[in-house]
Amino acid sequence: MDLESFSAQLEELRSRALAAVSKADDPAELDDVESSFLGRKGELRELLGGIGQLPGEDRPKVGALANPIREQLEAEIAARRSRLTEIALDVRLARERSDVTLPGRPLAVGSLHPLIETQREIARIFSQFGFVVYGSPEVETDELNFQLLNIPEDHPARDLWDTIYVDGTDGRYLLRTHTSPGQIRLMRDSAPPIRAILPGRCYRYEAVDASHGFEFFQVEGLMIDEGTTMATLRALLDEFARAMFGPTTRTRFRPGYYPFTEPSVAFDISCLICGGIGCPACKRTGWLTILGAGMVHPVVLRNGGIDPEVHQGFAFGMGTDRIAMLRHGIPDIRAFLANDLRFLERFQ
Ligand code: 2NL
Repeated sequence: MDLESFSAQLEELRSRALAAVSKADDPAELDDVESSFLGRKGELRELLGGIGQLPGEDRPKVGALANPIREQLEAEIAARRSRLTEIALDVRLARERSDVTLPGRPLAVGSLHPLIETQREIARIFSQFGFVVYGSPEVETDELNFQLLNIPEDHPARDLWDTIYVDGTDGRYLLRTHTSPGQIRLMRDSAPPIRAILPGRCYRYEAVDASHGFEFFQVEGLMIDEGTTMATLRALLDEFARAMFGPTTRTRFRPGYYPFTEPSVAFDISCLICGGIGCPACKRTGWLTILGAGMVHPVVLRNGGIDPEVHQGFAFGMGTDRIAMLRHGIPDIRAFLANDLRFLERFQ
């Protein structure tokens, strides 16, 4: 072995290494190339290990031959490594390119359910007259739902409400048939003057049809003070009707019956469809009944802890479903809870 052939072998190694470096097209492959040529067990080390076979005076010259090759390879590897990083970034940028000038994707925005929207509108109107909103349970006792409202057990008045009872409670617990038990709770929890409305879900054992659900919504109202009369009630309901159905709405009281009010009335508005002339919507009467009301029965006041000799007041109750049907011209109460998006999206 002489210096010339040693040099030739170094040159051969250089050209193979350079070819391998430029062929490497991912960082792991480049690492392999680096360690196979320049590593501790790499080809360059191995070649230099044969230095002993050279004549003594040639040995110092080996470094001058090998070092520039090592330096060149190290530089080429570093350059290739940064190029590979650049390429990887370019690929990623191309793949993840987004066109910021594209129009945005529309967000699916929900809206209030028509029953809740109606409930809120009723609450908004009554809040203008100082009424607060009071909430109470949907599962009630027979006592609060009936007995304390002047509807004794086994009394024929019970027939007005077909009731859903809670299994295994021996008739003690039921699903409230109206929000009225909340009014007893409110009277017992507070003291006159009282002005509150009670919105919420109620349940009855109904034969379901276009105007009856077994599950429906009600808003009841209660006002108790000194000297609160039917005139106060009439004025309040007139204002409510005009705010809810328009300023030209006419109203009337008709005699009615509820066990918890005395006297009791039905409250009608002039027909929204025909304006009072008479049409199929109002059964040719010109009037639509929108709620029932009356002066709270003295027995019910006493059950609520209120002395009827000092305080009097009225209560009223309306079917939220019916009000919403009138406002929006919805012909079938079953539409509200059918969860049909084609129906619900009309109220966006
Ligand atoms: C209707 C009629 C009404 C009441 C509800 C009531 C509650 C208490 C005392 C007195 Cl605690 N009255 N509520 C009074 C009259 C009528 O509802 O047809 N609602 C859909």
